[in-house]
Order: sequence, then C-alpha cells, then structure tokens
Amino acid sequence: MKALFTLFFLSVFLVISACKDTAAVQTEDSINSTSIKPRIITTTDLGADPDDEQSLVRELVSANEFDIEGLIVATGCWKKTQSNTTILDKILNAYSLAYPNLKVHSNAYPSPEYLRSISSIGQRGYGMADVGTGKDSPGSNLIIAAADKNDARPIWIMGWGGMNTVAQAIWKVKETRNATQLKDFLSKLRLYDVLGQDDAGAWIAKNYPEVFYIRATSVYGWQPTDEYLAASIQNKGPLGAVYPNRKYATEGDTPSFMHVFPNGLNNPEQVEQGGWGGRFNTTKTAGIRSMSEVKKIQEDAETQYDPYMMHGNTAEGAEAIKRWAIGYNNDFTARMLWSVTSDYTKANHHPIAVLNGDATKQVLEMTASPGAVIELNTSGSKDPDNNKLNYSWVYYKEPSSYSGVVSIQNSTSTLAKIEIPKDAAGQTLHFVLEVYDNGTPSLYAYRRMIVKVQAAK
Ligand SMILES: [Ca+2]
Ligand SMILES: [Ca+2]
Repeated sequence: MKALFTLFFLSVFLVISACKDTAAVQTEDSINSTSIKPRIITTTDLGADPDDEQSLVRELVSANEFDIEGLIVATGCWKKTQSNTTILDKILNAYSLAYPNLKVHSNAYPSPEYLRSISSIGQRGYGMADVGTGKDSPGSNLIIAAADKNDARPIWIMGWGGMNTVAQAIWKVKETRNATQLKDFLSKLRLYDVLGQDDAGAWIAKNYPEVFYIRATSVYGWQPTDEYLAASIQNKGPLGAVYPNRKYATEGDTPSFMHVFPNGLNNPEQVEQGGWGGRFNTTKTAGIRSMSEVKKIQEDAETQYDPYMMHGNTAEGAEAIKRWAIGYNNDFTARMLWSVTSDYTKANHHPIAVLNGDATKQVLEMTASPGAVIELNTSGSKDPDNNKLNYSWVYYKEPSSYSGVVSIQNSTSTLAKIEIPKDAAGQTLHFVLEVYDNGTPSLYAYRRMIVKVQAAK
C-alpha cells in the first residue's frame, strides 16, 4: 500500500514537473492539494426531480475542492429521454455570476468557460436499450477521454440518474480495444450510483465485476430542513436563486460527491472508512436493487443479471452521513456566503488541520503495541482567518474492528493521548479529529489516524 502511495505521489510530482515550463511555480501546499483533488464526472437526470438542481448548486460552490471533468445530462427511470442541456446551462449561468465572488475565497474555482466546455449530453434514451452500436453520445465519449488522460488519479463518475452513459463508454471500449486496454480503462473508473435508476448498473456490475462500484441506497435522512435552506441558501444571490424548493426529498444525489470531498475525513477508495457521503461495505454483495420504478418498467430489468455485486451501505445507513451534519451544513452555508461576498475578510474559511507534523489531508496509519500509549499531536494547525481553533478527537467505532471502550485523554487539546487497550491485539482502531474554528459559521477540518495494533506475541 505504501509503495502504491509513493508511486502515486511520484506520478503526480512528475506530471507537475513536466508542466512547470508552462504553469506558474507551485508551492508545496498547492502540490499537496493538487495530489489529493478528486477527479469527478457528474451524470444527472436533470429535469426529473428538481433535487438534482439543488445538488448541482452544492457541487458548484464546492467546485474548488474537485477537478470536475464532466457535467453530463443523462436519463433515468424518472426521466427516460433527454434532448438538451437547458437546465444545466441555466445553473452554469448562475455560477458565472457568482464566480467573481467565489474566486476571492479560493483561486481554485474553475472558470465558467471551463465548466461549459466539459458540459454535455449523455444517452438520450433510457437504460440498456440505448446502449450499443451507433449509440455513442458526447457524454460517453467524454468519459472515455477522461479515463484516457495521462493522469494517475482515478476518475469518479457519479450517477444521479441512470448509469447507461457509463455503460455506453464501457461498451465502446470493449468493442474497439484489446483486453489489456479494456482492463486499463476499467481500472480508472470509480462508480458511485445513487439508488440505482436504470438497468445499466446491474449490467456493468455483472459483466465487469472488477469495476469499483458503489450503489448508495441510504441517501435520505441527513438532509437540512426547508427552513434552513430558505434562510441560508436560497436567498444567497444567483446560485441561491437556482436552488429550487424540493418536490420530494432534498438533495438525494449529493452523497456521491460528498463521499470524495477532500476534507481529511476519509480516503474514498477505502469505502468502509466513512465520510460525508456515507459508509460502505468493503465486501461487495449481490441483489442491491434499483428503485422500484426500474422493475415497473421491466420486470426482469435487474434479475436477469443476477448475481451482480456492488458495495452497499453499512448497517448504520444515513446515520453514517448525519453524524457529520454540523460540518457539512456549515460548509454549505459558508460557501453560499462566499458566492455573495467580494471581501475575503467578511467571510469565514476552513481551518487547516495538522496531525503529527503532517499538513496534507491524507488519512494516516500507524502501528502500536497493545498497552502502548500513543500521542496525536495537532499543533501547527492553523486558520486562514486567524480564528481560534477547537479540537475534538473521537474513537470511530463503526469502521474499527475493536468493539471495546477506548478512552482518549486530553481529547480536546492539541496533544491527545491514547492507551491502546491490552485486549486489542491484531485489531484496527480509527480515531477521527474534528478541528473547528470560532468563525461564523464555524468551519470544520478533519484528520483520521488508523492504528493497527500489533498481534500478541
Ligand atoms: Ca437525480
Ligand atoms: Ca476560519
């Protein structure tokens, strides 16, 4: 694993070095933040439930955290045809109006022109019936081109509707390339499917079991209230104006990009760690069905592919998201304030959490003997607004293998101490730090230390 990480960072470093002639000189901080930025492509059934428009607003005010490489209008069981990108264009127009303010708060926001250049339409028809010969779409071609880029990072593709645009991309590569090339292509994909909204997910998982595939079904229960949205989001300038009222539930698709949100909380590749987008089982399981509408459209839509295997939510469901509610709600509140505030000093910005001298957002690991005392040192953590910082360490029991009690001394100071339980030999313990400032609203940063306890001698 360590070798893989080293290789990964070396690749990123080489890419950055290669670009140096044309790019501005990069500081160490920006190299770190570049290396951890997730590449994401969003496919959305815009025009069905208006909650996709809500999620898109949140994604765009968070756009400095990601390399957004595609915004693809797609179909699904609630929107079986698509013919244009009108709604997407409207929301990008709102982004272009908010962009001058957003840029004040982070120079990593992508330009509206760039976002328009990676906006496209995917499959125009529903499900696997619209996959195959002659069915390539701008969206499916964009997915292939993104995976082909000379970039060591994987590409996360979010399914806010059906997955048939991704299926078309895979189908095309299978038809036109050799087995090794197909394998390389598939290895770049990280699929996060919200609820299952066509038969293409089951087809992908059945025919390409090696593909990283999350199907999230616990996507409700964490959402903010209508009152909060009216008071803190919808009244905030051009982007607030295109955040519609909910028709059913709020922002059902948001957990997809929240899962890869680079806030220090989790490594999204390790799905059991848990972050803002939920927690998932490491072992794939069969029979995670799409929304019942898919079966209504075709009785054997998914059963014909049994068994197909996907990473599903862990037992705590949406509680795995909700436990971070203050952090992600305040994050959204602050970003919407950025979108209407042209003065950096008039808004709050996130703290930077340092753990044992490490200022990246990586999840750290260490080994310890049973009975040993370990130190978690967060000195050096800082805040761009010079706010006062608060610290809180917790033992995160659910992803840990040890179910006993672990007590943390000085858990709210910059030097926490933990005595590893003597009966925890061979176990894995997850400790999560929340660092939050005293700005308005209070903003959070996270770190995680995974302690691998040595086996008893
Ligand atoms: Ca949707
Ligand atoms: Ca701050």
